[in-house]
Amino acid sequence: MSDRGSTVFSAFDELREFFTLREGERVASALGEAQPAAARALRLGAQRVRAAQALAQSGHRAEAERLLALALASLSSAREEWPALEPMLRALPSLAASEEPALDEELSPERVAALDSALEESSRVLTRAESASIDKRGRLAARVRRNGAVVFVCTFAAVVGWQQSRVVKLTPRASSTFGAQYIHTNATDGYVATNWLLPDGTPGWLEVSFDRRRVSTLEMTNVQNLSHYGAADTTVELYSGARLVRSLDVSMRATVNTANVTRVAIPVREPLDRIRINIRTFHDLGGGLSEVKVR
Ligand SMILES: [Ca+2]
Repeated sequence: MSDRGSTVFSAFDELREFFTLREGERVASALGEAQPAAARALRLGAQRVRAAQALAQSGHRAEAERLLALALASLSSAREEWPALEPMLRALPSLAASEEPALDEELSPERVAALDSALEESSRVLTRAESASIDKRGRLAARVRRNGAVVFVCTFAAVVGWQQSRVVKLTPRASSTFGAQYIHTNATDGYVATNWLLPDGTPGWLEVSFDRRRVSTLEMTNVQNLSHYGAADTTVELYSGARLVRSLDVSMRATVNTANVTRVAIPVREPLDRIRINIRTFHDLGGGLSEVKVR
């Protein structure tokens, strides 16, 4: 239990350091004039660890082990020379590599597992120590870059979430349908690949009911992937209870097997609870819709 707690804290700690670079700043400050030399030692260690990872991944595990042992030895020397690095490097693993050259096939499974584990841990520690190996200006740039990316992602997610939350839950009805495969509920199922179709050559309507509210937009996606079908001239009727509040004539483009959305701004401020889309004319054989959304 305590191990799990420690791991969670460690992951949180790393995440915090990634964005704030606070520990790196403190270590760099403690290093003082030695910071450039210590930074070089850190970068050199990171370079060797990455090279050792590349060797291991391509099957050259014996050479990877030798290089990782060299990297860890030089980092150990750096810790002794600059004690300020200790907080960042104390989690570096140890690796008991043999002095004698070895063939890849001579490495035991236990030794390979120890190598993989040491590579992973070394990489993790050095990633965290990276913030101490860059100068003040570089840290500021990294902070702006990393936090800016998060702000962008969060803003994007918030906008998408807000858009989704504005979609009103609809209950559909229709004057008629072509058949079970093209039933009216296909127009509100959230998939543009499914269509509601009227019988061939027949005008008709689709109506969506919802909890009484003010709405701003009606989105109608025309029939998809059926080139001989699609709504053309429509009359959109806005209702509050039994009362027709406003009707709007809306023409829809022919479908060409691509998403074909017609957005209608709702020009009334009062709450509505029902919208009926009358399909008066259609493209080629018959009318229909693939999706209706109300926001
Ligand atoms: Ca659909």
